[in-house]
Amino acid sequence: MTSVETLLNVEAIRQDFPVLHQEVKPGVPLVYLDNAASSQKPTQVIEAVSEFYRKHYANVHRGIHKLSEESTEAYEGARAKTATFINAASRREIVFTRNATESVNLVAQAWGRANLMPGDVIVLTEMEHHANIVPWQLIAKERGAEVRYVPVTDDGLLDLSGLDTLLSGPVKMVAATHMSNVLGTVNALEGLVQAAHDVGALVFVDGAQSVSHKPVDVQALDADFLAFSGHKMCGPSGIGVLYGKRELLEAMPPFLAGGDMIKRVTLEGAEWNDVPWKFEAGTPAIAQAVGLGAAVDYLTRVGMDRIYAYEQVLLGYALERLEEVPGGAGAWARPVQEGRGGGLHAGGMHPHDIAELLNDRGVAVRAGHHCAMPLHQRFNLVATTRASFYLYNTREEVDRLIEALYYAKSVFAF
Ligand code: 7TS
Repeated sequence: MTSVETLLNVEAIRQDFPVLHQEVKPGVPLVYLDNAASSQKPTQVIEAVSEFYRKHYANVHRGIHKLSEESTEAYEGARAKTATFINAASRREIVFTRNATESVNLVAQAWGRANLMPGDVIVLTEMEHHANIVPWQLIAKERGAEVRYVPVTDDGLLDLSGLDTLLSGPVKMVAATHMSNVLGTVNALEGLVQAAHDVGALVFVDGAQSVSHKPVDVQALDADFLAFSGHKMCGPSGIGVLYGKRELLEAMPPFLAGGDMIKRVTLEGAEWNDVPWKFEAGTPAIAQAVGLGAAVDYLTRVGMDRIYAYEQVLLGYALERLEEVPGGAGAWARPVQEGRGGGLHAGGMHPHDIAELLNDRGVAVRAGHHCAMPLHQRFNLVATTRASFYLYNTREEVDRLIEALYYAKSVFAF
């Protein structure tokens, strides 16, 4: 195993996360391995939000008083930081939403209503979170469009062998996840993006899992849209991001309507504000955006490349140790590709039972279908138990997970 200490100073990082230092019951320290659902927050983010409320809070884009100016500066500053974080060409390409889910709905509704015609095609993958399936199904139904799916191989990879057929006809949108929240598979989307663009389709990338774990460069990826959530990347909940190429955002009608998204309103109609504000109706999640900006600063200081490399080493160690647990690792607990992200599963007994017994030992994991029912159906599974890592997890915590699995095994004799 590569010396993890050369990649990240994890002990110092752990000191930044107050919530990690607690016992779930006397003598049983918390091991937080539910990071794919939501990450914990460092003091730097908590303090940035607190400081903002204490000293600078007011509504944005409205007043000319001092606090409103400071608040607007902080909110727009967070937008600029977010743009730099994913290498967007301009901060005007960053729309603040509530979460990745809202970002998908925004494009599905606003772009879809204006652009989809009966018979048009939307291509998704079997690997998607429901957030990147259901909004497309809804708009497809409304517009009479067809939804097709890129299949998943037995190894948990996208099966692109039938891509030519999938991309034949009036394909208008290809929406795919960058990193699976169930398998951890990292999809090298470059080929898919190129193929989609070659047939004139746009590409929507679900970056809800990738942006928090690896460096993402929207220009290199040539994504037309990319969605992610603040809460999975050390930021507050209630703030999400939609990246969109500026000309596409400009051509799209608004999603929600009301204050802030207009330039002028008469009794007959309204003139839209410039992007991105055209898509930010009403008072936004101001402090949450400031918190997201602080999270971006934090992750940037640590280094996304280091975080990704560290998690790969940690995952490799976890997969190696899981091999030891007879019947405990299940078919999915093995690396399916080099760039696989930080999630794994334990099969063999009911996932909720495993999660409950792990909780007895302080280990927080998630059990269920993880909002990816079609993917579970693909593998004839109803549910799985998922342990997912982040920058503050350690080898010792992997050991705790393994010990807890042995404990669960002893209880259920699976
Ligand atoms: N896309 C992917 C790939 C996700 O993993 C999630 C959330 C979403 C979209 C939606 O993000 P939200 O912030 O809008 O909710 N995934 C999970 C999960 O795996 N467990 O809880 C939430």
